[in-house]
Amino acid sequence: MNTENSLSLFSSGDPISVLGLGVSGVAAARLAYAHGAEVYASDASEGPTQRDAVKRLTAEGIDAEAGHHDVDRILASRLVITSPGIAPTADIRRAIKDAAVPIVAEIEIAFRYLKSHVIGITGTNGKTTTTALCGHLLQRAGVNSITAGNIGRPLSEVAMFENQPDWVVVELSSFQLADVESFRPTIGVLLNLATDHLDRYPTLECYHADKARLFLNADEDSQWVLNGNDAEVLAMADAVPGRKYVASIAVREELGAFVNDTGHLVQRLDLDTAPEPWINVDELQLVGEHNVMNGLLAGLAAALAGCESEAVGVGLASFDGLPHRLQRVGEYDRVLWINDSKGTNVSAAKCAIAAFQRPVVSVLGGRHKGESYASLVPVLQERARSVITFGEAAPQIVRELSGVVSIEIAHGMEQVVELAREVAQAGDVVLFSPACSSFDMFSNYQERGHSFERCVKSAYGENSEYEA
Ligand code: UMA
Repeated sequence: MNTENSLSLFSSGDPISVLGLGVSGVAAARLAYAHGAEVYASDASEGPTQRDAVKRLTAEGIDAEAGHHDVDRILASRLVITSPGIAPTADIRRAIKDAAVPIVAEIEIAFRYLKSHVIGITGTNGKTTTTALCGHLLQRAGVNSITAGNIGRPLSEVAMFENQPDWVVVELSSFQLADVESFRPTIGVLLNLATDHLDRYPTLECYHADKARLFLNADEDSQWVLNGNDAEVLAMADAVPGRKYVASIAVREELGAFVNDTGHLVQRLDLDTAPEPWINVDELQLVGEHNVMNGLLAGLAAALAGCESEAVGVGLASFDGLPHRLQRVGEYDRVLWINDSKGTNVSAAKCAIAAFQRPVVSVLGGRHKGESYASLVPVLQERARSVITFGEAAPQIVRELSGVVSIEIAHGMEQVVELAREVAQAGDVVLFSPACSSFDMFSNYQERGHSFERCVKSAYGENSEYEA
């Protein structure tokens, strides 16, 4: 159990404000209240989610309001806890900064009250899959553990448990890391560094600087699991104290996990002993080289948390992935349809296209996030039969990719499927990995993925689990 985090952020009776009434705001408000703070929680919006949150918090004795931030009250607080979705440029954040009121992330307050050890996982792509996989490995090995953070369950909720697990595997977004102070994972995992979220950050460097906060409180006892095939990851961790383990698709004479000459995933936690095998790459149910890397990284973290190598192998072979991440919708007329709606940036779409050995009909579009699509050109030239584009980003995608690959614009999801069906040939994959966010047409990537699945199934006369 972790006993190092107990430095208190506030005293009993202190006024504390919580910004945002999504799941993290609600959990943080409850945690602060449970530890004696006088809590005021507010949300600038007043939709059903926020109204429901106000009702629930008020019933518990917590002062909450939706549709308005009481700025004077917030600025009179001893501390402000912020939700990850509130951008640094939001008016309320600027006012708090100008008034020099301390502001921390929901993850920070959770960490102060957490007794569990933390495996903290960040990176641009593959965070949720790697977090879920690592959680699965621990569970299969019988380790008392849970997953939390960006994957869905706020860490503050875990910090409220009467019986906290021995380990929490926490998915950390850059938004969550931005306002941490004392957060220090027992084991930290950095998956990769690519471009994303340029709609929130002024530059790529600013985005990566928030990722680097994973290492903020590193010391000699820290353990780091790093993608050894990503030069930016290694450069970021270079001067960081602690013991480093690298994951690599080829064997290295270092501590870490590798794919050996016979295609086996192996771990080496001690340079004086022979590498210990997990499983063969062929036994992984996840598709694509990037998922082999995710498997190496998750396996390493689990092994460092105490899982035996045999248990890691069994867990890796039995993990069949998450919804909306290279998820099979079905195979019709020998065309495979894949839902990768979580592919919300260009590098994720690039990995997804590269994951298939067969010709790809690539579906791209949604809300543009500030990133050029030009880096898709080589993989599209190599793998794509055609691109179908849709949503707000369609005109820009056409501008950047026409001449590279045949490209058509679809209006709405039904037409996406109709056009893809027309161009796909037997043996192809239709890959819905849009490289954009979903917010132009949907509330989230899950809703977008369900819509894709529904339209595919309906085009082939099948019922979908997600009927409109
Ligand atoms: N708001 C204000 N004032 C403002 C601006 C916004 O009150 O000036 C309000 C909004 O109306 C909203 C709230 O603040 O109600 C912000 O909530 P939130 O977006 O932080 O949502 P939560 O429900 O707390 O969910 C968050 C994460 N959301 C984001 O980072 C955007 C969830 O990640 C995470 O699962 C959850 O905490 C639990 O830790 C989602 C996500 O999209 C899946 N993450 C991004 C990604 O994966 O790319 C980073």
